[in-house]
Amino acid sequence: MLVKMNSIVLLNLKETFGHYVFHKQRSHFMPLSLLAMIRLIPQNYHIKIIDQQFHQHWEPDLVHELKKNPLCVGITCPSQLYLPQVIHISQFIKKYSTTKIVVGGTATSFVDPKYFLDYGVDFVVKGEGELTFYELIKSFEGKIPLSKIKGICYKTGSKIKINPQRPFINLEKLPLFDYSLLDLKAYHNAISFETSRGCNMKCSFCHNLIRPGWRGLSSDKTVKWIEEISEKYEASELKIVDDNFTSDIYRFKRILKGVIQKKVAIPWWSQVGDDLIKNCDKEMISLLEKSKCKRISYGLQTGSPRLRTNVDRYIPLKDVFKFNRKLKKTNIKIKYTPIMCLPGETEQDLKLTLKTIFKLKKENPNAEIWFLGLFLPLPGTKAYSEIVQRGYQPHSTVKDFSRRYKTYLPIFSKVSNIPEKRLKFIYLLSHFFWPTEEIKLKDFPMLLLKTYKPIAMYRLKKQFFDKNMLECYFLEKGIDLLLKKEKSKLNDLFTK
Ligand code: B12
Ligand code: SF4
Repeated sequence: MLVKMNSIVLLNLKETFGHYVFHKQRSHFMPLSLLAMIRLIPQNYHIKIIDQQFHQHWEPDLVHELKKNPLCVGITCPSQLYLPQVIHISQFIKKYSTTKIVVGGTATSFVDPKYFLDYGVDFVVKGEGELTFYELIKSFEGKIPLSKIKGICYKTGSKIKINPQRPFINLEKLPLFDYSLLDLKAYHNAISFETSRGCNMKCSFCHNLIRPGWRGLSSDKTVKWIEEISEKYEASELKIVDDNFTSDIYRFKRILKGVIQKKVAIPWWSQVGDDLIKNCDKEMISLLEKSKCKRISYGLQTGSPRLRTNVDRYIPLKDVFKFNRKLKKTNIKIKYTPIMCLPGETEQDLKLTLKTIFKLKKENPNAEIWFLGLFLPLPGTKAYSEIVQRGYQPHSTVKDFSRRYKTYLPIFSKVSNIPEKRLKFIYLLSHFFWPTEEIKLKDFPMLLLKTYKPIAMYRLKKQFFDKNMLECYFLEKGIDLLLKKEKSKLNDLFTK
């Protein structure tokens, strides 16, 4: 057996939830979380990234890597919806190897570590991973005691040890991501990139509420890195994954001006915030266009003024409409991300959201909606306290956890006054907002789904959700069919 003590295996999981059926038609996101958290690991370590998105048969690849006796396997878990997959894969790894399993990602700040540590994971990393992972590796080599590493949870005997929180890292001091660890062609050379962390807004349900504060790279460094990416990696597109690229609007403008002046603009996409809406004058539109902005994504959240105030979004909808009309005159697509099942949402609120969506689309053909996102209850946020007051009970076993997430139960229960069956139907229908012209009709269920689109749109526009029993059943089955392979493995876990 080949023994290479300094190798590390990293896993990126495939998205297997709801709208994934349409997502898989697009170019996949590269696992930037993994590229980010290994940035401080010295070059002499051999790092292998397995991205499940492209590995239909990831099991043999993983077993092959495990035979090389790596120092550890790192898995990224971006939301709690991935928990069953993390458990499934950890148990798979344990069958073949005694290597340590480390899990990090946004979800670890919200999921009780016992859900990971009781099911095969050895270390849970909370918060930013760069320094923590570096120190963990040193600890696996016997150079640092575990008790000294901030931001980790692990078991000593049957007890779970939670070390103190790690303070925020200085982003400016980190090196650029090493994209050469990935086969860029697999991602169509669409490079994911990060210029900041956090957000200057405070939506009541957001993950940023538990560690508030926005931090960004300086505009000079951002431009320098974009220049490097453009030269080194032949990027076709830059996916800027910041929670809110425009939190500091002056920095944002400096970055756009910088890439234009240096002639290094790459078609880009990012999530933007209210500051862009408030500052979208002629100069800004020109900067967006000249810097090759392709698409921006904006957290609409809800179209109900009452509910917007309730979730702490105070910019008036009329300003959003005005901004939307300004973009009509450009080639920039704007993707709105509405959410359903926010705490206290009534049928009237949801109808207002649908009305807003159709109005935005009517006033600007460049406006896109992909689907209605579902409110995710995140412990520690204001919205979470609100649903607990309404009678929501957190899950207590992994089976309960998986079952609820699989059937959307935590989201549909106790949050709104709309009957669950109707909510589910509206949620399924909303998947048809997805711009289906981009869908390649490779398989039969996809063709059926596309054929159903006009009916879905009619129902959503007219807000006609009655007499839906059969449709709801077939929609769910259609989506399940497309997800069959991924889900069949996970179903074992749900029934255990
Ligand atoms: C790209 C993206 C996606 C992509 C791909 C996910 C992926 N694998 O990256 C897609 C489109 C699939 C996606 C889907 C969803 N997403 Co998303 N997504 C993002 C986004 C925009 C960027 C992720 C990223 O690359 N971040 C940059 C990296 C550097 O940050 P990071 O992931 O936090 O990584 C750091 C640490 O967490 C840690 N770390 C991460 N992984 C690991 C692993 C190890 C081993 C270690 C040691 C450390 C570590 O170290 C890193 C460096 O410090 C984030 C927003 C954001 N800015 O993070 C939302 C975000 C993660 N998504 C979110 C949500 C809600 C979703 C959806 C549920 C949306 C929906 N309603 O359907 C779905 C989930 C579907 C599912 N099956 O679970 C939320 C998560 C909130 C939460 N706690 O649950 C976020 C934070 C957006 C937000 N503001 O609300 N998403
Ligand atoms: S705009 Fe998005 S990232 Fe910012 S606080 Fe709201 S949900 Fe969070």
